[in-house]
Amino acid sequence: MNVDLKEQLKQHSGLAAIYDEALADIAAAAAEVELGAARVRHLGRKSRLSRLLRAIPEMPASERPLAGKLGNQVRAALEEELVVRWQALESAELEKRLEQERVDITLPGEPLAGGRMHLITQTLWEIEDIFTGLGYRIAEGPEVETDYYNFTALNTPEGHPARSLHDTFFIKGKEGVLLRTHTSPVQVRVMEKEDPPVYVIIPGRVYRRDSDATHTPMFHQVEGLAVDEHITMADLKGTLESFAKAMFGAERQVRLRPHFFPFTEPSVEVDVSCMICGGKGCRSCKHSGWLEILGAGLVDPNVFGFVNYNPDEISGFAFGMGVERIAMLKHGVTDLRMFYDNDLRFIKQF
Ligand code: 2U9
Repeated sequence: MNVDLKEQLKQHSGLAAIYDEALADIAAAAAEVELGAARVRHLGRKSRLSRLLRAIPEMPASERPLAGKLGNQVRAALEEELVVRWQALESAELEKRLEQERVDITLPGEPLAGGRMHLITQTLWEIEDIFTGLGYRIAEGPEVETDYYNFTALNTPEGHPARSLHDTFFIKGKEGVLLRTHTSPVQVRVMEKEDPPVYVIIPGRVYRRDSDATHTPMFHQVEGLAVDEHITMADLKGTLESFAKAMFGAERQVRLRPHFFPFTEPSVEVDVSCMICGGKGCRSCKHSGWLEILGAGLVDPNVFGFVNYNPDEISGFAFGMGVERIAMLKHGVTDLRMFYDNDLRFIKQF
């Protein structure tokens, strides 16, 4: 409140009343909206003060100077009072909010549910780590393939019995287009583009028309290919032994059994000594002490013919494994379908 003005207003009772009433209203405003209303009431166009100031020209000349001077001083003083009150209300409101919205930073945080990679992804990464550690590069290629890359270039011509071994998903209306049944077409594509030496592994999804306890229509493979001068079965066995030990434990041994694949000659199936009984024989290894983990062989010279590699100058080995099978053996998973049921009780265990 302006004490000087108060003193002067003793000369004008009308303005003194206006000033006192307005001051009381401003002081009583408990929130910014109420203060806004007080402003309209006491300083707005229809307020007593505004009407008084507008009426000055009609006053007797002797009253005009005092009414004009004091009226304007009252207006200025009230404007100032409004600002002061508005600032006080604003800081009070802020104080209140700070008090109400106080955060106790010493409370423990909300725990985040820990996510993880699917066991198949983890296994894929583990296999990739082992082979990149041995100097292999990772290559990838299309899942929708042509007949040529999936079969023909892999020494499996039309009418070859091996074609019926793979129950293939063909793309409707697209002659010779299919979902790849193995990742081998990628090796062919790599060899078409690059000269030896080649050391690659190819991880990826493959598709076969199979569905039961031990087959899903989509599964994952990692295949490998090494082409260089003087590659032999000994290199293949050493490489797979390193892999088996890194994956299943340093005590593991591998053995090769003769087999047939159209794209390798000779071909082998590869067993690892049973990690459950240590090779003594148990239910898991059907009392043989061995578990089959992959297929492999030396690349058939005919396959090199398709990519213009000279089999008199170079040789190579290739192998292929099912990632689901590797994960099942390593983690004791008994039903392949569990990988794709998406039951969190299963998925969360790994
Ligand atoms: C080229 C030449 C040779 C890839 C090979 C296997 C043996 C094999 C199976 C294991 C389980 C498929 O996932 S599975 O069902 N694979 O036994 N794969 S040799 O041989 C190749 C590949 C590419 C150019």
